[in-house]
Amino acid sequence: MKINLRYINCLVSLAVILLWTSCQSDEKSIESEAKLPNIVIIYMDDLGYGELGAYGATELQTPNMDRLANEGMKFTNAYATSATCTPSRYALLTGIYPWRNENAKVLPGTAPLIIGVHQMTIPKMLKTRGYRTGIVGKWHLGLGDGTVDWNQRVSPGPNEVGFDYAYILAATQDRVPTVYIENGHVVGLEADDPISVSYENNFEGEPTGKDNTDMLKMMWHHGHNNSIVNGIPRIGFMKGGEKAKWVDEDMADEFLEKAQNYIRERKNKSEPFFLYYAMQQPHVPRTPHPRFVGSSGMGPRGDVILEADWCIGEFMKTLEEEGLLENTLIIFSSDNGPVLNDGYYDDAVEKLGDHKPWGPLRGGKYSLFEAGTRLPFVTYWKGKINPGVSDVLVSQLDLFASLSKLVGSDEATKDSMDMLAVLMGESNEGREDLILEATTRTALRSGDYVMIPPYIGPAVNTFVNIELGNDSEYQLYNLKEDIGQKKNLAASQPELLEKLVKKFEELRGV
Ligand code: NG6
Ligand code: CA
Repeated sequence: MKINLRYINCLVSLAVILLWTSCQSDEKSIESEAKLPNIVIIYMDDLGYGELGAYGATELQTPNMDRLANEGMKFTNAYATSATCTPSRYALLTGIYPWRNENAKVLPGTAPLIIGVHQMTIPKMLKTRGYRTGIVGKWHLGLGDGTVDWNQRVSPGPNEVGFDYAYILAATQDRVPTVYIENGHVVGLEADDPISVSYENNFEGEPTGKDNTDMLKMMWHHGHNNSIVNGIPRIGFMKGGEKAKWVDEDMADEFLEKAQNYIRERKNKSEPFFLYYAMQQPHVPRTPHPRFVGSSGMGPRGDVILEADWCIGEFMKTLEEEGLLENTLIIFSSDNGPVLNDGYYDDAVEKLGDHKPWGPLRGGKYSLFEAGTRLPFVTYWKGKINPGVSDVLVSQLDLFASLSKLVGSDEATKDSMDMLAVLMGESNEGREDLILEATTRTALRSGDYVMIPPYIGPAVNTFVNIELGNDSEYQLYNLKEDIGQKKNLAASQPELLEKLVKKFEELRGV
């Protein structure tokens, strides 16, 4: 009996000790989870290298973007993977070069999802470490698996590739369907007014921009002459969903509010969050809220940049009010370089004045020259990242591996490189090489040089008035000495050229 009692006593003590240690380790893991920082990616659409005061703009005032750049690390040699949207966004989220996926090109609003539902993504990786994940803004990575019925839940989409919460526009502001989609459901859709969308044929009786210019409040210049929504002619045809259609001028406020709510209304405040705030400015059609009309003196393009800057300021205030600034890493960048006339007459060219959206760089959106892919890129983390400027070569492709490292995940991808120390301003060891892409053509950035292989095609896209980088000869530029790519060194440096061509072919696997 005695022995039994002692034995039971012993067991009880052991259980108490075990319980105590397990509580301790639970507490520890909760504590270390709680220390994981929130992560916000603010991603602009078509914002160029030279648009921010912090990157040399003198004609536009962007105090909130400048604050991020001046109080964080400002990168001067940072790239999107592509000179258009879909491929850059694909690479940003998956850490895979877009030219490995033949579907990663500018998509119509009806295109199927191009990220595999089993593919690893930044939000999926972060979820393995206990993050809540959200996207607010532009998606443009396809929806559904072939045919989409916009009147049912639209899937697969962002929710199926890692986002707990999604409030998106499907493709671009100039493409139908012109509705917001929240977690797969078209917002405000009424059962007796279903939506139909086609990129091939118009719906009977529906006016088009091509034939009804008198109905337009914004005139198309090239393309953009299909269905008319809110007086703006779009790409693609759409019928129905009247109550669900967005008001273009309210879009900035709408996305801002959703982004703010995502942060304010977190149920579990100790859970770290990831927010991909994918803003729509200054992509066409440029539709500033009336508060911003005329604010830049540059017409709608300048006005929407100021509107976006204001949104970022408001968003930062929300982080501050929620006491999150010291525990949130903010990454700011853009998906591709700038364009003035991208298909509408909106005074972007006429009212530009001395502003240089591309800064000192050559080319723009769609271009293999620098302005296509070299973009403003800033990392900001109050109290953790010291203000500074970095000339290190980095790519948005590297966010996957760098964030994986930051949160202690083992996930890695074939193309993404861990640049966490660089992003934190603690290292100058950047990339040696990077493949650049513009509408399926690729080039090699290596060290200070860029090598562009010969491509058949027009030198200039005359619609948008941008030099594309096509030439019948190899091009080789020393970007350190010649940032504007004026002097082709291919003929004078044949050995270097040969070396870079070889490296390019190795990396591209051609
Ligand atoms: C182009 C559109 C352009 C823009 C672009 C996508 C025409 C003539 N031009 O096809 O206006 O929508 O696609 O831009 O239709 S991106 O930033 O999403 O890549
Ligand atoms: Ca874009």
